Amino acid sequence: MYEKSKELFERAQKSIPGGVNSPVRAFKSVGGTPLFMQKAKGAYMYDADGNQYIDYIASWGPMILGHAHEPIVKAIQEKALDSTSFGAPTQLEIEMAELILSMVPNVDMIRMVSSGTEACMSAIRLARGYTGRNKIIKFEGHYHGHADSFLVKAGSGVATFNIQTVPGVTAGVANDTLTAAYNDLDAVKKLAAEHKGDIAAIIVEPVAGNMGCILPQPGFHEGLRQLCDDEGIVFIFDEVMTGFRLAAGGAQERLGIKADLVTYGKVIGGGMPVGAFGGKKEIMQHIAPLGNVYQAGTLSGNPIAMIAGYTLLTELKNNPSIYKELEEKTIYLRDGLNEVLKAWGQPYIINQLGSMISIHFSDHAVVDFATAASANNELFKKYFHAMLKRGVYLPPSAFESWFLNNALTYADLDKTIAATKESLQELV
Ligand code: HOZ
Repeated sequence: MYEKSKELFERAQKSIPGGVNSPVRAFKSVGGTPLFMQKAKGAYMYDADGNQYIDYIASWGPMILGHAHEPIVKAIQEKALDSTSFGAPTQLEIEMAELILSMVPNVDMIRMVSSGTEACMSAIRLARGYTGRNKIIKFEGHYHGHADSFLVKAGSGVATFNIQTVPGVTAGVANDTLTAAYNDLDAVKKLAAEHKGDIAAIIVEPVAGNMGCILPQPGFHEGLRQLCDDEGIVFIFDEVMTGFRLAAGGAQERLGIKADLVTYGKVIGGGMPVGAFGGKKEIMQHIAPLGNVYQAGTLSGNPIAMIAGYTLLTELKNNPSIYKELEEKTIYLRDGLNEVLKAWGQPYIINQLGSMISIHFSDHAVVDFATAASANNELFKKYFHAMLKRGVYLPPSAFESWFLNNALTYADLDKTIAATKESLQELV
C-alpha cells in the first residue's frame, strides 16, 4: 500500500537529515513510514502510491478553501510570466498590505516576511528594540517557529520528540525566555512582578494549535492584555494558525482582544512561503528603514507569494459565509466524533473552536501543556494509523491541531466519523 513512499523515504534519508525537511512530518512519534505526497485537490491528498486521503492538515492551515484552489493556481500562473522575483518593491505589495489592514482589527502597518518563524522572530526583536528590554514571556507548549528564543519549552515538533533542551540555543538566549503554563494568568503575573521592568513582550498563540487544539479559558487573554497595559509590555498574538482562519480578522476578531503586534504565516500566502508581522504604528515605525530595528529579506513581498495570498484573502473577505460554513462543518464533525467516542467508552477530550479541532485521549480537561502531555499518546498513535489505513490523513502527532478546509463535504465528514468508529475497535 505504501511501497513507493517506503522507497522514497529510504532514498531521502541518504541526502536529507531524517529524510524530511521538517521534523513532524517524519511520523517519528506515530511510527511507520511518512507518506510522500504527489498531488492534492480540494479536500483530498494523493500519495506517491496513488492512495487518496481526506486531508485534515490543510498544509498546517493555509488551504482554507482546499488544495489547488483554481483562482489561486491561475493567479500564480499568470503572475509567474512577469518574473518570479524582483528584489524591488511592487504595487501588489501595497495592495496586499491595504487588504490585510482592511480585514484585521488593530493593525496600522504590516511588514511582509517569508515564514511564520521569521514573523515571530522579527516581532520579538521589534518589541525588544521598542521597549529597550530583553526578556520575553512565552507559554509552555506554544510554538512560534524555530528561532532561538522560542525553542524553550516549545510545542509542535519539540514536544513531539520530547526535546528538553535544544543544543545550539545559547544559555543567554534561553535565560531571556521566561515561560508559564497556558491559561495560568497568576503565573504570568508572578513572572511579571519578579522581572518588573525587564519584560519586552508576552507572545501567545491565542488559540493554541501546537499541543493539539487548546482553547483560552475565559478571562485569560483579557488578563494578559491588562497586565501588558499596566507594565508597558508589548502584547503579541501569534496568529500564524488562527489568522484569517478563525475569522477574517483572526483571533483578535473572534476573541475580541486587541494585541499590540500580530504575526501571520502561511495562510496569507495561500500556501506559498509567506509570513508577516504588523500592529500599532507607534511600534511598527521603529522598523528599518523608518527606525533602527533592522529586518530585511530579498524574498519579502515576493510577487508569486503575494498574488497567491491576495487571491485567497480577497475571496475570504468577499465571502464571510465561508467562516460560518467551515464552523458548521467542524461542529458536525465534532458532534459525530463525540457520538462514536462516547459509545466506545474510553476517556477522551475534544477541543474545538472555529475550524480547529483535536482529540486527546484523556480523562481530564486539556487546558495546557501538562494536561496535553499526560494524555494517552500511545492510543493516539494507534488511532492515527487506523485512520490513515482508512484514507483519513490526520496530523501525525497529538501535539498538533487538525485544520478543516471548506472543500470538505458532509460525505467526507461522515466517512471520517465512520472511520473513527471502525478505528476505535482496533484500539486497546
Ligand atoms: N511545525 C508545523 C506544525 N505545527 C509542522 C510543519 C511541517 O512539517 O510542515
